[in-house]
Amino acid sequence: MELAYSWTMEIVSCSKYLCSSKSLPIAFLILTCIAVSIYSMVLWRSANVDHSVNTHGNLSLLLKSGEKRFYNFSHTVSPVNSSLDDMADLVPRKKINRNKISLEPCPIAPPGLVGKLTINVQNIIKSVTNDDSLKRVVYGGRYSPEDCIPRERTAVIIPYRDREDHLDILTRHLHNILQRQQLEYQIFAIEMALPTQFNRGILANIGVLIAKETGDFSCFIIHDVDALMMNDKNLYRCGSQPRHLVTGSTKYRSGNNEYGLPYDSYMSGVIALTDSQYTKANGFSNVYFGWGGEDDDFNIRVQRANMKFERPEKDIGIYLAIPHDTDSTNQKNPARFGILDAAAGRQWIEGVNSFINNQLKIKYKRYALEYRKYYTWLLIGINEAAINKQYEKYLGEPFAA
Ligand code: BGN
Repeated sequence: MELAYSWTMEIVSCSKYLCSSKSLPIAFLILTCIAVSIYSMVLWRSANVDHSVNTHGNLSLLLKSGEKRFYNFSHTVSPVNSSLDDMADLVPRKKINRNKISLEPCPIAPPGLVGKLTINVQNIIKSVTNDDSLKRVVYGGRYSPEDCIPRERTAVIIPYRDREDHLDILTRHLHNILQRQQLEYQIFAIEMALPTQFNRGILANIGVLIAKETGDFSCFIIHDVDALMMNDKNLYRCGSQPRHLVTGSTKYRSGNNEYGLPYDSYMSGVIALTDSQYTKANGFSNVYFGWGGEDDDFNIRVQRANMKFERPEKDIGIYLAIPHDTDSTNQKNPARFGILDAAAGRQWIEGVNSFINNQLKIKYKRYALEYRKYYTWLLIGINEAAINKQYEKYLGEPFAA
């Protein structure tokens, strides 16, 4: 008690001294020093934290110590408009165990599927204004489900040229369906620059490699630009074997069968392979310029790598083929029969490995990469003469069918 009394007296006499006119400048100096110290402490603290709000509305704090803290705002509309209630989430009033807020894997059978689809191409074109699925697409044609962990991260690779109208229809159609299939996905449209003849195989290989650079995909779908899925139960997922997702197309109507295939070993249109399956087959051959043969060659590669294409059930893998005229820069390749005849001897010489560590490495030009609204677009330049020269020993003897 006595001690407290003497301290109080000390403080009072000290204050009296500081307030006397003689020592006023000293008091002012001391107060300034205190204010400056408090201000620099605040600055130091904020310099040790780097904060940012990303497009998903997640606030992350990167402490200078290297520690990173995330605050999930995913339930708010936008961090800019967030209300005080949203901000309250940052204040640890109640202790929240964030690890418990985890998502479940998406169901094996997605619940929103409808089965057989009636496709009206005109409706797909008009859908731009009223289709919610398109609003959910992120630039570059990407999407990931918000309410469950997707079972597949699918890269859809569409080799094409001069078919913007078909690409537009196909990509809108796919966004609608692939979201119902609860996939995480990205669509890549790989266009071949003129004047080279179209080469579907080389574009597929480059597309797979670029997709692998872009994201962590578990499944690669090589997709014709004119093939519209007609049953949304045809899941764009991979399997333990490479998958041919087409059981019938309106392109190959036969008799009273509305959906047909041109021949039994036809494995084209839409195929799904994992990275390891694609690599095991060494991807597509790069030497088919113009129309025909690269798909039959790929089927040979798959078989020679001890794999076998599987198809979905007959009424599931049905496609509507958008009709079109023959492309002037994709004429039937007259050399394809000889090249196909030499397929086996070429399998390990050239393929997807031609872009990695190969003595006969293929060079290509990436003229453009654009994150368009519904797909990632790449324009690729290929030197046909150089490739034919590189592989001339492996192109087989020219002969007609
Ligand atoms: C085949 C083509 C395929 C094409 C289908 C369907 C060849 C190789 C020489 C036998 N194969 O004849 O590439 O997808 O027709 O149209 O031309």
